[in-house]
Amino acid sequence: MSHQAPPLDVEHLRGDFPILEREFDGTQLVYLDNAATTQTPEPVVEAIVDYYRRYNANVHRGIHQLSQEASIAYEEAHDRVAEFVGADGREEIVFTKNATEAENLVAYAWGLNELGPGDEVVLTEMEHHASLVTWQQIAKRTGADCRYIPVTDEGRLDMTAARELITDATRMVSVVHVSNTLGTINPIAELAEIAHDHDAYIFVDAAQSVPNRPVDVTELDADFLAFSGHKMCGPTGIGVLYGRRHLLEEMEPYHYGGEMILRVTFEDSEWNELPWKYEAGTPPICQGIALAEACDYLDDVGMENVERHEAALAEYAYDRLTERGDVEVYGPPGDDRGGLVAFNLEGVHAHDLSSILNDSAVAIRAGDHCTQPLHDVLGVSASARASFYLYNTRAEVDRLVEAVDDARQLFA
Ligand code: 7TS
Repeated sequence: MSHQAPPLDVEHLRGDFPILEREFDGTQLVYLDNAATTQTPEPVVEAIVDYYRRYNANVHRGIHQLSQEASIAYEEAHDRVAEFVGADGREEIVFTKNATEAENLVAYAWGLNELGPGDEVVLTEMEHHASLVTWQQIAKRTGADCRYIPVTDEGRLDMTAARELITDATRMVSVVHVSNTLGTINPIAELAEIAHDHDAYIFVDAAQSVPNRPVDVTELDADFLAFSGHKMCGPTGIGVLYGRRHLLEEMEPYHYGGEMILRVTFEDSEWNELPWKYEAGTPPICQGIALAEACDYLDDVGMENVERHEAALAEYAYDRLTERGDVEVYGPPGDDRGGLVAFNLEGVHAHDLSSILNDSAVAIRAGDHCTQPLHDVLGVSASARASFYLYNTRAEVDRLVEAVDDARQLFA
């Protein structure tokens, strides 16, 4: 008997996303820019509206009823997100503005205080600018060095090089879980083991994995992990930093101000308990509550189902695009990647391609996808990228391929 769950009922799910019904000049939208931002299902929209209609108030500041309701919902949202990624309670979950801010939080709060000359931060050639630029600049300010694990021709991490690069000088290994350009799924638990063998910490950029597959911080053995709400059916304006409790307890705050203190005198201040110590000022209240609703939505669909659905679409897209002969798809083979394909059509700039696809109501992203150094390694300045989510269909991949064929005709 097979334990394989039935395929997603995509047609049913699409009903939760009215935006997908939009038409441009009579042609229905095909939204394939999900690695940038996913669409928002009705239950999440309703959670937002419900918050503003019924209990909008600042948190932790008033003993009036609305403030209490908002505070409880906001705090419980941390519990819900902790559960979603297997963290050990709300103390390990800090709400930030986005994944980028979560990266900066650790780089400033930990890196700026801990790094110095002789220390090394090991990254990969496929890092998003969110981690690459952040660690690069903190390294400059502290006198530490950044080293980069190379990417093989097949678009995977060179693990032999990784073992050589991660040494006792390494203090932090910062790795993207799933590459937003190559689709590569990196061996995080293996890298965590190497890092920990050298008493280094591992920071996992999970912006392209938490939304798309089951992620458990304990299984990965991550010390820190970051992701964004707007890539997982949630709103913009909220990201998450997971950190091991003892590390978050030991670290200095990132931002100072209200909310993050227990007691203040003219001379000194005492920090609030976790996670509020890292949430200075009025936090993203509505966004946090809506993100918890997005976790509910995704768990109802089932993260294993999301993962399998996306993988099937990515493989189909990979096969259909590569069979063209003049389309180069970057990254590992079609049956071993996250739900996205970045590619170039010979002789057509990615921006032109994207613009022609837009004429067919097919929304993709073109550019460097915030991975300029990786594009240098690939030897191209830009690529086109189609990225899938739980509501996309094979028919939409067909629309993508047809639009690419149209572009070829136009430029022939
Ligand atoms: N890390 C990865 C791997 C990402 O793909 C992104 C966003 C980020 C970090 C930053 O997330 P943010 O929410 O803080 O902006 N990536 C993309 C993308 O591929 N296209 O648009 C945004």
